[in-house]
Amino acid sequence: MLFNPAIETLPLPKLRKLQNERLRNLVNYVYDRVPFYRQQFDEVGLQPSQIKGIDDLPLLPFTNKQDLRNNYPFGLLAVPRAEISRIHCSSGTTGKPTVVGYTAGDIDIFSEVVARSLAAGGCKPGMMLQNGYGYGLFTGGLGLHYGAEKLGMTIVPVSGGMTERQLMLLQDFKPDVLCCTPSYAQTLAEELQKREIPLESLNLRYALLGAEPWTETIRQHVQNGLGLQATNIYGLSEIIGPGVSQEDVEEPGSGSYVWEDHFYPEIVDKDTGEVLPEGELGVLVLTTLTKRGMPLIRYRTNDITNLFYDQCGKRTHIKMGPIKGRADGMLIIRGVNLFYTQVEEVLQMFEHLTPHYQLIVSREGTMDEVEVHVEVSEKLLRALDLQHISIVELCRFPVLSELSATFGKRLKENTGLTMKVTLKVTGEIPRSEGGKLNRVVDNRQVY
Ligand code: ADP
Ligand code: K
Repeated sequence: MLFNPAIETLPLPKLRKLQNERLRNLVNYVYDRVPFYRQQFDEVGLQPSQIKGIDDLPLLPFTNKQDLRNNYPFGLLAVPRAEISRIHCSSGTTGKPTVVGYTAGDIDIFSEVVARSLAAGGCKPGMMLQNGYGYGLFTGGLGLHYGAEKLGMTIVPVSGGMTERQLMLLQDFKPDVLCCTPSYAQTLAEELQKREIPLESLNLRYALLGAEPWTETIRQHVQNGLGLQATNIYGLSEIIGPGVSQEDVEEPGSGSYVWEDHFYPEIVDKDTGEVLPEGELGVLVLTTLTKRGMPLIRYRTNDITNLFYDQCGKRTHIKMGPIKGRADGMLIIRGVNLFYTQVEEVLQMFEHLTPHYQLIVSREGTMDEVEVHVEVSEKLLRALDLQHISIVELCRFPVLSELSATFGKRLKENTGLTMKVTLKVTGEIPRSEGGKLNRVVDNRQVY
């Protein structure tokens, strides 16, 4: 089903015309209202009038996550704070989150693109949606919620986690649709099997899964385990939240439609920033053509993918492939964004831990696990007269088990994630031998 057929099938020349108009408005709008953009344009000697349409996009400088951080919390707003009707943050970071502000009009756009996404994923008005995305600062919960309302669905706003309750509601309320992260959908599938709950006691037909990368193997697992058809929903808070692109349930595995009347996509070379031709893999860059609260121009998502037109598709909008990886070392753990530098920041607070560390990421069943390997300083080992001890014995010393527990607690406070801490003796963690050192060992093989 198409939620907005007029726009979703708008002939390409008309779509371009609309995008050109919107981009021209946008550059004037931000130049007048956001000092950051005025300065950025002035620095490269760019007049808003030079931008006639999307063909001129390469003239515009990129923006990135650091620009949001530098302008924390409200420096990039293009309207007075009082005109912002909602604030969200990017998941994970509790240190300095990435803040985004929406006007009432932006919330309408958000609902519109999520409604389109839900419809593309198989949803129809009147169907019941169990929303297992987290409610709160994270865009997932409320984003899906408002979109489902716009489409005319019945929403069960259960939020993330609480597996026992999710399973109960799936059986008692019999929702048609499930939204959550793909790894959580796997958990639900496994728990059903463990409890020998027959699929017939459920009524699930569709799932829209996103917020983290996933594969065809996971799709098969979820589809078989929950008895439904699963599609991919992609998005990021900076641009709007989930609903930047969405797979059509009748065109599985052939990419996701980007709602490009609102979010104009480009693929650029990770190093040179040069725009790459259709089909080639590179960094996805997005421009919000219509948002008014905090518009972003040529935002580097750091997600690696490609763009292509699907001739047999039922929409005219361009498609993007699945996310192949990240250009910036960001990890996504159970849907939560984690930069390994956050671990580094915590490490700096501990006198008796060396700056050497390693993150080992694995997937136990359906749950992502992070193990942090850190070294105890030689000074502390000497003070405790433990220089010659083996690692297995380290944790038997109260001072050390306390150190590891406190470190774990700080990590949790700073990243929102529970990680397993393993103490090592000085010198045990691999050092760079000239080349790039892999601080992160990701054994999940998701990308
Ligand atoms: P979200 O609310 O979607 O988690 P965040 O801003 O916290 O938004 O995280 C956005 C990032 O999550 C994206 O840049 C991308 O790396 C990842 N992501 C979101 N959806 C998907 C998806 N369907 N497939 C792969 N990665 C995704
Ligand atoms: K995410």
